Parts: sequence; C-alpha cells; structure tokens
Amino acid sequence: MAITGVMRPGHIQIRVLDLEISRKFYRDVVGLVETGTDPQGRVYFKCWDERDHNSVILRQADRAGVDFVGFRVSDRAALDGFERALKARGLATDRLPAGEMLETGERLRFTLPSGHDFELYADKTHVGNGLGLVNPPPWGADAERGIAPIRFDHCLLYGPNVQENKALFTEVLGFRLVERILGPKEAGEPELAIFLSCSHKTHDIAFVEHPEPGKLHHVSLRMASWEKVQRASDIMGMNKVSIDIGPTRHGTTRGETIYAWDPSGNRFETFAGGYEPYPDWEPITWTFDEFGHGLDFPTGKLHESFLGVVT
Ligand code: M3P
Ligand code: FE
Repeated sequence: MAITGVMRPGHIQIRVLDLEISRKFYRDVVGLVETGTDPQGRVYFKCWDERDHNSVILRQADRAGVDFVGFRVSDRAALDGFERALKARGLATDRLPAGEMLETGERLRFTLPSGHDFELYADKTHVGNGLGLVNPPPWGADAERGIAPIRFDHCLLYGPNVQENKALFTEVLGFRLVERILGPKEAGEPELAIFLSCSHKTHDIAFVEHPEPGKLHHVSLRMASWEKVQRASDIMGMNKVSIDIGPTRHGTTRGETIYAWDPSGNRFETFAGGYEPYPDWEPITWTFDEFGHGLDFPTGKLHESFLGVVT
C-alpha cells in the first residue's frame, strides 16, 4: 500500500504537573529517549525505534491533558493541499513557523470539531534510531531501558461532534474507518467510538463521543509483542505505577494492552498485536451490549474508569 498524504502520527504534546518528576518517569520508567529541551522549557522524547527527532513532548502546566496532536504528511505539496481543502470546508487554519518545535518544520494547525488542536507537518529531522542504516543490529541499549516502546502508535481523544470528526478525517484527510462502537439501541445506536487509520494499522487515531471538548483518554505506545507488554507490567509493578486496566486484550482492534497513569494522571497505553487491515476492508462494528468485551475481551467488564476518567 502506498502511503501518501497523511503518513503517520508524529507527535503529541502532553501537559504535566511537575516537569522533573515527569521527565524522570518518561525517561527511566517508560524508557523513552530524551532528545532535547526548548527555550520554552518543553522536554522532547522519542521512542527508541522512531527515526524522527521527537514524538512525545512534555509541557509543565497546572492541569494535565493534551495540548495538540501532530501527524506527518508525505511532503510540502501535500501540506499545501490539505490547507486548501480545510479552508474550502470552512475551517480556520494557522501556520506555526519552522523551529517553533525543536527540529520540526512548519506546522498547519486547526481545531477539530471535538475541540482538539490538531496539526499536520511535512518536515522533522531524521535523527535515526541509533543503529545506523548499514547492516544494523536488531536492537540496542535504548530498547532495553525501562518499558521501551518502539513508537508513538495512536491516541484516543474524547470530545463532542465525533461524526463531524469522522467526516473531516475520512473526506478530507484520507483516513478510513476500521472499527466502531455503537451506543444503545434505545438511543438509535449512534457511533460512540470510532477507530480511524491512515495506514496499515487498525487505528492511527480514535475518538469517543463526550460532552467536554479537547480531552485525552490515552496516548498509546507500541510494544513489539505480548511478551513485551507483560514485561511492561513487571516494570510498572517494580516502579509502583498505577495501572487502570490490564494486562488484557481489547476486543476492539484485538490489541494486547495495559492502561496506566503517568504521575500527572494522564493515561498511557502499552500496546501490541492487532491486525493489519487493507483499505478495501469493511469496518468492524461493536454493539453497545458487547462494549465490555470490546474494551476487555476476556472479562467483558465495562470498566467505569474507561468512560469516566480523562484529562
Ligand atoms: C484501544 C486500542 C474500547 C477499546 C479501546 C481500544 C474502547 O485503546 O488501542 O485498541 O473498547
Ligand atoms: Fe488504544
């Protein structure tokens, strides 16, 4: 499958309550690679097997949550094209200058109908994964330090107007619906949750209908295997990390998962498995009565925190 247009989740800027505690947590426990601090004091990380300079950015603030999510597009012509298409749809867009984020080019910023700041960019410095491009070994020291996810995989965002988000992502940004969860029959089965892909993955971003705009449910970090998810749970235990759900398997997307909280109360997911949908596949639907199995397949438990706790 050729990937043009929107290529991949590129970065997510998260608000944290204490920068030093969070820096230590994301570096030593989560095992991200620290790549810099900018003049605003934001701390930049990447996952070990990512090649771009940064993917997870921490900003100190007095409340937790997400500032913005950015996706990398294939080139500058694609960026210009998306700007025209978004404007034609009546969306206000802004350009943030190159260098506003470390090692990152110009960003096209707009607000989603769900209230999230979302951006597209074409350029970010390739710093590599430290293993080189000629005869590389399969992993190095960064792959063993802490939980050590391989990439920022997706995020799940909560907010209103999920149907408008779906239209924007599928009609303008080139995403497709891979799975969805329906609301109760009595309410006419509206889509409560949508899982959208711009690639071969089950989801590059997901949304849940929620009255408050701009909320973060979780940042998902990809692990190479179920065994690595179990290793992540050992590391969480060793470091007294507060676990929300898991280790278990989602029915939705078949991901093997743990949801846990960072020191500021932001939920993150360590996630493996799933399947690789082709673009011509029909979406999978979860009915409301099976929502519990969608979330936690073995127990079928609709954990209250899933619907109630967001930052
Ligand atoms: C994920 C995922 C639900 C499942 C959520 C799934 C809401 O977070 O990464 O697949 O049932
Ligand atoms: Fe997830």
